[in-house]
Amino acid sequence: GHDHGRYYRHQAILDFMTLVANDANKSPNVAATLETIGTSGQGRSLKLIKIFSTVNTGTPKRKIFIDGGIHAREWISPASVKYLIEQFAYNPGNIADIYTLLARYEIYLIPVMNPDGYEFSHTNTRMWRKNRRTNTGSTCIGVDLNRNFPYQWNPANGGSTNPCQDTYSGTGPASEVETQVLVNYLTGAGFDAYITIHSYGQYWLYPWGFTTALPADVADLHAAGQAGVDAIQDYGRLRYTLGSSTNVLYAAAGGSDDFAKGMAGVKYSYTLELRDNGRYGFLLPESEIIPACEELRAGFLAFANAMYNQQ
Ligand code: 0X9
Ligand code: ZN
Repeated sequence: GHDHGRYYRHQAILDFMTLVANDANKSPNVAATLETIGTSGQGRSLKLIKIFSTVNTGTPKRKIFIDGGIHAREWISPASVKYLIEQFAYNPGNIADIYTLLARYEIYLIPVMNPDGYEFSHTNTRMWRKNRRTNTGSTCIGVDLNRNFPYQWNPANGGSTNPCQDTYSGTGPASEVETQVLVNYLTGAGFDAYITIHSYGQYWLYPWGFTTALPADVADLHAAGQAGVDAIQDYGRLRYTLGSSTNVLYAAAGGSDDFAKGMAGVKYSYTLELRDNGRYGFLLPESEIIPACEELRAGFLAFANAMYNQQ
């Protein structure tokens, strides 16, 4: 079987998604569909799974989008999105909140948004962050996808115009194919929530990342996020810091969270920075994968419940 306590290569993650979709469609109450929403610069599939209940509740389902692996070296991110896929599709622990979640929401998950960088971090440079595009006029490789989104794109604001930097923003807004794929998928799709999983630092962040100013509906985002961080603390005593990206972390324009809220019209947009607090940083040991995933599950389910009750 599949061991969630290990880190997997990209192809193995895609294979797991296929397996889950087949299993879900044999089970009575849940279904899943697979979709390749695009292709990375080096030709890898950007594969999405939609998990939804087949029980007719009489009301149209709302929609939540979750992605991982925008940054190559943050291996806990694809691992945790993969874990959520398993939990939602099989609900192995018979968790009541998962049935409730699926009665209300269709969940769209893509574990690896930057597969070229992810693979490179396995095969060559463990601390790789960006994608693997070649930059014209430079020998340095890659663009930071989380500086490349087209809402308030600005390399001078927490990014870089230098292709040799880890936070290189690219030649222009959405210059990267992986960015374009996400932009096209989210635009006009009517998602209620967008959650992008990163590491590390244990933060639950909401927009904006380009300014210290706050969105007009910040009280709603903060309250729903508070339910998430409280549930994480209740689950395993870990503390997450909740706040706007610029105010509790740093300013960085061109993030996917700001795009989701500012341009794609997604009200509840968050970046989650998972474990740890810096002891291992990006090199989170495999022994911490399942604890990190379980507390994410607890936090996410509490958040989704709080968000639903606000609407
Ligand atoms: O800097 C980032 O892209 C994120 N932190 S990470 O260590 N995973 O690289 C934080 C992004 C927060 N959101 C925005 N600045 N929009
Ligand atoms: Zn990141």
